[in-house]
Amino acid sequence: MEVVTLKLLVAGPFAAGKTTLISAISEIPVVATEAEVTDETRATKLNTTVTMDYGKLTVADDELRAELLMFGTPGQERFSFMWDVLAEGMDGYILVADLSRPESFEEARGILDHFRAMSDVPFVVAANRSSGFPGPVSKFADALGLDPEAVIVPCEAVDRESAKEVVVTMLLEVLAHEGGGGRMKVEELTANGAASTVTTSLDQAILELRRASRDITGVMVASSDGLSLAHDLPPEHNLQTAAMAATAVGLSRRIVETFGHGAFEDAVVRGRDGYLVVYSAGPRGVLAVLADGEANLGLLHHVARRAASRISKLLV
Ligand SMILES: Nc1nc2c(ncn2[C@@H]2O[C@H](COP(=O)(O)OP(=O)(O)OP(=O)(O)O)[C@@H](O)[C@H]2O)c(=O)[nH]1
Ligand SMILES: [Mg+2]
Repeated sequence: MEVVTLKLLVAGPFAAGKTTLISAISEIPVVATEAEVTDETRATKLNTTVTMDYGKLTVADDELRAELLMFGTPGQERFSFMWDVLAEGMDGYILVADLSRPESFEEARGILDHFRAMSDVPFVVAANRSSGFPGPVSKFADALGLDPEAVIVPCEAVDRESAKEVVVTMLLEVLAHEGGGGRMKVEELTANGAASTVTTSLDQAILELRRASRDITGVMVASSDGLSLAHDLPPEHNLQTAAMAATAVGLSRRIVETFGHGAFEDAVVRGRDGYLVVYSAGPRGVLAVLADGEANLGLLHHVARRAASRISKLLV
């Protein structure tokens, strides 16, 4: 059986139903970053996504098992810098629009134009709340400037089966796309395709890093588009860490660029009882290190940066 892992972006205007769609179908607890709305858009809803949503759905038949990793964007324009961070390496994108709010169509069109200009991967339009829409879908398609061959899937994002139909349609579009069919991420990241050798070397690098500091409680190496490549995390953490680490590095890169702070080095997330520190491992990789709250951060940086440098050479 062929196994593919696909990264799908779920984009669209504020309150279109992106978080709702991912939450309806994810088989893992959704990584949601909802915050209370404090401006006039509060009349529409009380919470909004400020960084990302992340969920996963596996679909399978006799020949293919597809793991669909769904990255949801924040809809509000002030978070638009996150769109490109989350879109890195996407295989396709779903543009969610709410048919019951025609006033959001222009915004939806702008978002669609943004991604069409950025990438030629396939997309599907999820026409949410379609059951309550009075007009023909062609009116909606015109408002979004869609070509006649664009794929529109009427849906109700709150309904699991309906939401699933959207992502399965997206999967079929990706598989039909030239060069589609998904990819084995580790193989794609290695120049010579020697995936098993690279996996062994990544595991070795993780092992050596663990040996170098007793403060380290877990390590993950991910691709910069948020897919796990190797880790020694407990099962309850390995599902979301790659997506969170890649997003943290992507966002941190934006921040250092914005303020002219030079090349990105690391981002330290400290809680009272522990650290998660993310490092860049070259342009294609990310190293995430979990450590005890009492850890010596200077030593941690020293050993982790050495490991990140070694890992970056493996991910050519
Ligand atoms: N009845 C109904 N309500 C829906 C449906 N889809 C979404 N909603 C509601 O519409 C609102 C959409 O909210 P979200 O899913 O948070 O929207 P979002 O696109 O993630 O919004 P931002 O992240 O803030 O940009 C919520 O109040 C949902 O409950 C649907 O199919 N039917
Ligand atoms: Mg949301």
